[in-house]
Amino acid sequence: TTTAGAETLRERALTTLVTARERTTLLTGCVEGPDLTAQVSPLMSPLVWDLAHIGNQEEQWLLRAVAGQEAIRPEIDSLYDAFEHPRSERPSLPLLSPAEARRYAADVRGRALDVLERTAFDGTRLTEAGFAFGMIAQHEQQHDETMLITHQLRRGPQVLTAPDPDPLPLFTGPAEVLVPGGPFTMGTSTEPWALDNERPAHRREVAPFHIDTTPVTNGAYLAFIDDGGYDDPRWWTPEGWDHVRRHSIAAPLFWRRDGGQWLRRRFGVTEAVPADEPVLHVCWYEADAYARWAGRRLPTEAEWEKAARYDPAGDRAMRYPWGDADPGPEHANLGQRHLRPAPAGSYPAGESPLGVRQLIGDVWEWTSSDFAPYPGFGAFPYREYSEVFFGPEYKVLRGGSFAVDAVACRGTFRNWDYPIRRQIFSGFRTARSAEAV
Ligand code: AVJ
Ligand code: FE
Repeated sequence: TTTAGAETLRERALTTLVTARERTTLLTGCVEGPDLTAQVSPLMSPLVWDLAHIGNQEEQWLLRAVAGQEAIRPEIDSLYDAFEHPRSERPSLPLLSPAEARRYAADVRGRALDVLERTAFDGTRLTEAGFAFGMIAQHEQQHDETMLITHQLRRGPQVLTAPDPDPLPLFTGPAEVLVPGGPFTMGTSTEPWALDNERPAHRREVAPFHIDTTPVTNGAYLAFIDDGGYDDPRWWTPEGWDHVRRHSIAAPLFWRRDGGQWLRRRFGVTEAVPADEPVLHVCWYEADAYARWAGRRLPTEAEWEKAARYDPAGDRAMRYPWGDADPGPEHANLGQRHLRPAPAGSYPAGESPLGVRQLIGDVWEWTSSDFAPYPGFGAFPYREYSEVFFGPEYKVLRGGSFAVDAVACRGTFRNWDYPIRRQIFSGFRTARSAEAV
């Protein structure tokens, strides 16, 4: 790449690291004491673990791997290794105190910014500094989303606030659009900060299909509930049926019925469930059952990406549904600007050429696909980032949520989780195969 390109990437690394740290500081600064060190759920780490883990990963990749520095505190590496200690164990470890964790993360950051200034930044290949800084900014933002999930699970009064998205005049577009069949380019070999699992770009054949113009709303999901959807095994896979029966699941997580109306708890506030907002906090089994009840199905991952990136006019794959420009506030609900999804049909400027809205931001969208490597996949920079998760236990989610920062969100970005998980900011949209002509 050119020197100008390298300087742009270096500046982008600085801006994204600073943005990520502001968010980390907000999420770990609005509560104190036991709210930082205790565990709100066995699914989550104490917030103070995320904070020191963010610093420790930054130390390992930017200070040791890129700059060849000695470890600052080698004895803490194992405490913050996500594979050595599952989340349920983390509160009983001899973790750094909140004050020590803050000091450690700030110390690492100071040194990392020195490295950023001094290191040649002349490329974006996976082995180069240009990639490592982008990877670490994305890593911090991913843990910021994880910490926001911890805040959502936390009992107690509201500590986070954000303005609501703009209200929307009722969306009157079509309910679904037809995506033409044929090959398209999936994944990327050119996006500088794409992670290993998004690579390489490859051709994929996709049969014609219809896909929902917007994510499925609370109102639509309520019709499934009211129709007895949770009590009818016809709509569920055997595993899904077993799961909802065993755990008495009968509505999205955080919902509760109060007389005739449904309420939900959202960041410490209880409110009526808004009918026009994308449904949130459903697991894969619930999304899959809803789709079957509606006479439809979840899109495959390839279908989702074709809907999000394919430009029929240019017959090419774009970075985002709206084109190649980085996401702005007019395109998508990203970056924790709001603490909720925007009404279905929002962000006309973020629409795809075929007219699909809100593919990026608002809610993570479950797909029908297992998490699998693309042809030509190579693990980087460590097998534990993606490779050890490939297989049928994990389902792919796409598109990012309101809690995802733009640096960790692309048309190619892949997330994955167990089909039972619903504390994550997950929703979905449905699809159906087009009739053969
Ligand atoms: C991609 C969201 C599944 O949180 O486990 C964070 C991201 N990887 N630290 C996760 C990640 C290492 C990962 N997900
Ligand atoms: Fe991590």
